[in-house]
Amino acid sequence: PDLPIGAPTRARHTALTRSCPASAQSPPAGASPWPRARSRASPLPNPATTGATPRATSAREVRGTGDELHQVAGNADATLTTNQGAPISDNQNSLRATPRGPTLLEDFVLREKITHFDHERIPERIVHARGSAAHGFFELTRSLAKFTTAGIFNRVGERTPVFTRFSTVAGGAGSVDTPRDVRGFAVKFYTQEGNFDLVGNNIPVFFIQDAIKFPDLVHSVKMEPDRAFPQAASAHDTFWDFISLTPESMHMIMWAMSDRTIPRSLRMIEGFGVHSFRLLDAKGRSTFCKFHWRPRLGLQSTVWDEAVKLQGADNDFHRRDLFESITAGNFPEWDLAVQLFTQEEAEEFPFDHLDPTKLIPEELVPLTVIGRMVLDRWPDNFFAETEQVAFCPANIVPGIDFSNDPLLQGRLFSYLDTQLLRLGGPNFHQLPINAPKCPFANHQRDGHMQMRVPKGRVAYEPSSLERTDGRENPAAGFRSFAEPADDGAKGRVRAESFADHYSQARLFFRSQTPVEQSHMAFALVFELSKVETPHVRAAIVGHLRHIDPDLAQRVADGLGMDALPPAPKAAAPVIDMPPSPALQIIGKMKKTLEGRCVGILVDDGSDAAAVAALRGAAEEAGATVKIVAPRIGGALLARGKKLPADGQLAGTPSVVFDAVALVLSDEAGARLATEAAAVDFVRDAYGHLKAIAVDAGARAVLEAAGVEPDAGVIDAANPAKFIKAAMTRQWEREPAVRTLP
Ligand code: HDD
Repeated sequence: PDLPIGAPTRARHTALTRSCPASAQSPPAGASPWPRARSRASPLPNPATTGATPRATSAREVRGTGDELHQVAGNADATLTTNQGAPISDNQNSLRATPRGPTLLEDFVLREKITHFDHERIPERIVHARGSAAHGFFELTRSLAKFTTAGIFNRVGERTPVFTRFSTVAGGAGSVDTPRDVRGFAVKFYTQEGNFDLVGNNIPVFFIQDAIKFPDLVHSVKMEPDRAFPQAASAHDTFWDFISLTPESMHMIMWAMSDRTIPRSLRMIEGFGVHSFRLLDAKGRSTFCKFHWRPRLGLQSTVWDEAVKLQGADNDFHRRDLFESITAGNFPEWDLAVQLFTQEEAEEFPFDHLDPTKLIPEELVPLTVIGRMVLDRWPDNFFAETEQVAFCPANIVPGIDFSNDPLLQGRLFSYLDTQLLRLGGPNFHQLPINAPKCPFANHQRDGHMQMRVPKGRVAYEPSSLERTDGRENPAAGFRSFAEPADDGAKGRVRAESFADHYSQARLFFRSQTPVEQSHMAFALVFELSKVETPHVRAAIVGHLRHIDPDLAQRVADGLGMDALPPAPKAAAPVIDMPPSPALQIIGKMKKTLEGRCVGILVDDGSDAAAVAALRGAAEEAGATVKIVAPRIGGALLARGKKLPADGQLAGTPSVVFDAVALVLSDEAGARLATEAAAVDFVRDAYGHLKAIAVDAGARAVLEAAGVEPDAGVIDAANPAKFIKAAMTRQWEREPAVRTLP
């Protein structure tokens, strides 16, 4: 009620605080309106806990010695306390001088809570800020004992715990999941001999050959510093300017412009350790090794228009997909394969394997599968695990060693350095997600956030006083490969063997199917069309001429250029290598619905039997099925019951599915034919080359969407045919829906 100014103070107080449960304990009639001492002396009940009998001791019981501090699983009975352990009586109201007076500085409960909140964010990663991760295990299926002493690659059948984080590179932590971008693929193996981090990407090569160029590369792709856009996108002037002046990036650019950078799911990407590593046997002999992760679900990507629309439909598309599949028990799985080769073999390659812009074609050095990784547990807490996990390529174990790849050598410094800033000090390895799961001991002491309480007077080694934390172990300790030093002179140089920037770019382009090649040309035209500076566009097309003249011409035409710009001088002759079909995506797609998702659009009056048949067939084929309806409450089916919906039509467009079916009554079909969300549902599924099943009622929506039925548009009465079509994309439809350069 409106209160006149100057109305009795007590009435005003009661009215203004009426909705606040704790204050609603209005003083009894006749008592002082300001029962200050009383309200503070006896804790006011929290509406959420009233009725529960707090076990005041339970919070205290879990405190005490070191490690239990990490055990903070929910304890509904515990009394709320401050971080110092003082029980809290009131978590709804701060301490005030009078009920309507100022808040007191004395309120340590308030100050501690707000201070902690103010410090909740830590600096996000400068690259790979946005990521999603999961726990799992690596199981060795084939021993590498002949090549390495590393325990994880020796004991067949052993399961090593892992924590794997996938990421985009350019965007901030709050950016979207589906930009065109490289995906990070970082695996921390908690081995019995220490943590081994394989910090890779979903692309086997990199943009630059030397780590000293990394800050420039990253500054060029990040949002432009004066205007702070574009976020999470390479389609802008500074990136392409840098690239145009960095010919060594051309091979990686071919990968970046392929559909590899717009994956359908993190469960369907490959991973690569990129660099050559060394495996060392007991005698210290070395074999070079490249690591590859192969998804059991096969590779799969989206098409560009779909990736763009996914950004609107679901910013968290990949994170949600990983979460949903793991929590549903559909654990994603990858094979770990290695390419092994000797120094002598490496010398015969027509490229330098120490150059991280080069891959070793599988046709040259075949892959051997040695194990599998299964991700079977979503983290309990995003911040504590996914955000605080700190990967570092220098985390390596006995039996594995680095190569002289100059990019790797620089990375060995960068990661520890960045973690010191990001995680606030030198003890981040003690965080549960980063700590080794094997014993660890040394004499490093003190520092910010020291969690351990070492005992004794000796914090050094050697010592004759008392034996404390560990001694070196020449027999089992880490050893570096005794590589003979090469007799060149010291200097800031690039090896001549790194000079060929175009041959493998050509190899990659020419190994693709025509569909994939046209997607690459399309991506180049799209990205360069966002570049405002004509000379940058021209410079890129100039480089493309060395890679493939036809590609250069198609991109030039797509950009509306009158003539082909000149090609820059190549530092080394461009050679033709035999195509490597293993580099395709389409060739590596699996004809399966496993791990995929089918959406069925229904409305009141949809035929229950038809819905059940489609659902049954899709689930039988391994897909997840989601029901979409105009209302989330569901639809009342004809000859059936009310079917609850998993998604409301407006918020569940077809981009989130791999294939769709529409089962509609004639009335619903006619109604939805005038509903933009339903028409877009069909039009997008068609444009994104997906299989579509429709019954008679749904044909009205099909017509409204202007969809020409083709081999991928199937009668809903034939679920088996629909499932077969849904196992792949309808590539032959593409020329009907978009003009590709
Ligand atoms: Fe890096 C993070 C992968 C080159 C410096 N990098 C980071 C992550 C991945 C990669 C997957 C995220 C790890 C996570 O999930 O926390 N980086 C690569 C690959 C590269 C590469 C495959 C080339 C083969 N990186 C590279 C270079 C440098 C860095 C050349 C610097 C000289 N990378 C970093 C970093 C990051 C990082 C700044 C940011 C956050 C972090 O390390 O923890 O140190």
